[in-house]
Amino acid sequence: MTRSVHGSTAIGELAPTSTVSGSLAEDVVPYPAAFAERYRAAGYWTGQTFPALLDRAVADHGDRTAVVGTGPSGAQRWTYAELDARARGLAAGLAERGVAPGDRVVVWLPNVPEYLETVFALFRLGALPVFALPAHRGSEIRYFAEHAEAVAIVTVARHDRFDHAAAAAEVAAAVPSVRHVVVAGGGELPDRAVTLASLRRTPPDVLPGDDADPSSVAFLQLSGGTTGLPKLIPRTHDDYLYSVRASAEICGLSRDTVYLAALPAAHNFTMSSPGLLGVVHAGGTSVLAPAPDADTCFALIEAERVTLAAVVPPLAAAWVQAASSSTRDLSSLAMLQVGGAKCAAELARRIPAALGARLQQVFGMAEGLVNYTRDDDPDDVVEETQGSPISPDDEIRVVDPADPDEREVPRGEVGALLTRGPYTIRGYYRAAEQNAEAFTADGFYRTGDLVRITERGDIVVTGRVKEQINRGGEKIAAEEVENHLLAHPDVVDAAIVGVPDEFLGECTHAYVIPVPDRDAPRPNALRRFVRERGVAAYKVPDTVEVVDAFPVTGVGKTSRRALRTALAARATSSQAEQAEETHP
Ligand code: OOB
Repeated sequence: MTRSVHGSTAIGELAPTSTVSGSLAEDVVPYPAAFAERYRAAGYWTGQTFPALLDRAVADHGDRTAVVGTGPSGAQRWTYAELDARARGLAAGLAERGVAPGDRVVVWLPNVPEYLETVFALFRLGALPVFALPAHRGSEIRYFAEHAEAVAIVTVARHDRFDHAAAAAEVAAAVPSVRHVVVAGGGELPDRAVTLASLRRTPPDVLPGDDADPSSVAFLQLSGGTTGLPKLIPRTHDDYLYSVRASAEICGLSRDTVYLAALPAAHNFTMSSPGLLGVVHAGGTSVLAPAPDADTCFALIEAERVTLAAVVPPLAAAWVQAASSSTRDLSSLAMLQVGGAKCAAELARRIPAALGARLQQVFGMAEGLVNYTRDDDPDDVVEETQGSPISPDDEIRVVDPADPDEREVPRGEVGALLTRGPYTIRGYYRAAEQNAEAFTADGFYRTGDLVRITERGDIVVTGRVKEQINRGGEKIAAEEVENHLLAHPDVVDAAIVGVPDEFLGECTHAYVIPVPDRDAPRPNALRRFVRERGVAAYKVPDTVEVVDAFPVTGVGKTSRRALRTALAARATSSQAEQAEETHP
């Protein structure tokens, strides 16, 4: 792998040949040939590519509305033909700047129509989007750019009171491979940045991505992460588009579907379950919500006659709450998908009456496997389970997490979920060491989730074995946040644990051991310290507690489990005390 040696060079100064090169093949664990053959023979892998997906939508539905949303330049409504023309124009401009097939480009955009334009431009070019979330901040973007050796970052100017363009320019200055910062929208731009509009060129008829190899990697998605830094997930055209088409079918998408993207567009749920790409496959319309709150989304549901929306459980709860006093007409909404974290059965039961929509539970992961409850499932299955896999060839093993040989537990008992199948990766991108832990020798992905399988064959998620906190669908690796706390000069040790939370399901509590004989840092100062290191706000510990020591395990490691148990016991006893106070 050769690295670009050009550091902070101004845009356009570089010859197009200086892009980072290197074969992706050496960074990616391929599907073994026998499996690839099987998935092709079964008709899952059809050889379709992302450019071909859009070609078909343009041919079949060119004049129909593809996307509705509000971007930096105001309200937009593009047909499939218009979306494609924009994507081609941008692809041509990026090519002129030297962005080449195989190059990685960090896409750091909120829910604006330019998101789809950018993603399809990169596909047309054969360049690989690296999907960042709008909530990410400089330290995460820098890591993605470095790890993927990205050549460009595409972002917006200000969003959510944060200057993305300035932060992207800082990353570009620090990461040698990053030669371009492209900003959707205008306003004052940092040095080295150009607007997306200024890049548009008259495209040639054929762009390099148009004959992409369908078995090659199309983009890099982010993992929630369990260790220090999030991992990148390489997904191929073949595997991903299979999951998209099959999801669209399971969810009954058609050209009449109007999908509301309430969660970040770059998240796997919003993108492909069946999400924005499922809508392109079906020729329907995607409505991009600038924010997920009920006011914003209910107004869009009414105005655009939205038929399908996808949310995380805390959002579903907020919508249910808001619906009782809302005057908006939500009658078009036929189905609400809930996923990303466990949906309590209580909430599940309230959704249909409150929103006038059927519920679908979605249990998925960016690494692959996605499960849905089906339209014809009995109510109790939809309310109490997380559904069943997309594919007949999704292999599921539920194993004893304490057994080094990972033997399966009897059907119906709780165990750790392992999976392998036609759209589940065989390894993370450039991560040989982590792959040895996350995958079995025969290629099963260790999801880290604890599940049981019902008699009918549906999956119920009961907990997890991985060191990850699920804060209302947003995933937090304890170790990543601990490392930020450890960077504080007054901190000797830190441990992050998840605490049950009524609204979010779980929130984060940081235990911190201060440097002895110095004034202990104040909890709020530590929270600010983490935020100012440039991490997504959802990773900043919700509460911080300074302690003298941590409980340790038999081998002397910090026992997060003991910390969790202590915290849960305290929460229970304080709830009991509160109950006594209110009902003496
Ligand atoms: C989705 O993807 P990720 O990669 O952000 O997170 C995956 C993890 C799962 O391993 C599981 O721990 C948790 O999120 N999860 C759920 C769940 N859906 C996801 N836990 C309980 N119940 C559910 N319904 O979150 C994702 C990807 C595609 C579609 C939907 C969600």
